[in-house]
Amino acid sequence: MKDLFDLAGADGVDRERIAGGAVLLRGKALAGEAGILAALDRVVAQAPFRHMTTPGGYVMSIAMTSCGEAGWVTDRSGYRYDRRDPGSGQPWPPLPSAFRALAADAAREAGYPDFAPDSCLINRYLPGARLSLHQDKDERDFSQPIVSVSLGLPVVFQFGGARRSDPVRRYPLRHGDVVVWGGESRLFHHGVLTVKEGAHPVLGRQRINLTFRAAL
Ligand code: MD3
Ligand code: FE
Repeated sequence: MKDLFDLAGADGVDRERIAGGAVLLRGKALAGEAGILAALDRVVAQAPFRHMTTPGGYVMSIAMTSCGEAGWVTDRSGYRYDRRDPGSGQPWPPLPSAFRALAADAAREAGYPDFAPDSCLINRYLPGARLSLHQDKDERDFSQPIVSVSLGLPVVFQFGGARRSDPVRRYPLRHGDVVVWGGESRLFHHGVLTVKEGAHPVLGRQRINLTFRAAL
């Protein structure tokens, strides 16, 4: 159901409340796309994508890297945020100003004016990659939202509830879409279906997802 909130934000981007505390901003990243992609290239040159291993011993189909004061990592010993890239032993690249500006702008439009991310996890999906239903609960402060930015190939996003067994709804996420997840939906289960074969005009045969977090 549409309500007054669903009209438009300051920049005219459509706002759709998809759950309590969760707001979908279709195409929100398009205006600053060039700056975001240039910054992404610089981060990935310094901290390359890698396939990490889950505590259970599976190699993830998604390749990941991070920027900010901490990055999300997984290995046989567990999931955590680490101030250093385990690949290089060096601190992660800083959060680019274009990343920080987009995350803050989206969070404010969704009703979270004080969002202060210290980490951005960058997921790369090639066709065939997927992310099974999970919760994001390795962050310290669940009162802060997570902001996600979708780039490249489209995917079907699955959004459930507080319990793993809760029914899921499906939303297509396309290049430029931004979603802010806070409030009651902050700990809801979510995942993405297998990315289909294809080629995006700008990013080619991949989907990239940025998630901004207040982790530390
Ligand atoms: C709902 N990433 O990195 S973004 C993740 O498309 C992750 O790469 C997916 O789930 C991706 O953890 C989905 C959408 C998303 C991110 C975090 C959430 C939805 C969320 C946290 C709470 C609720
Ligand atoms: Fe997640």
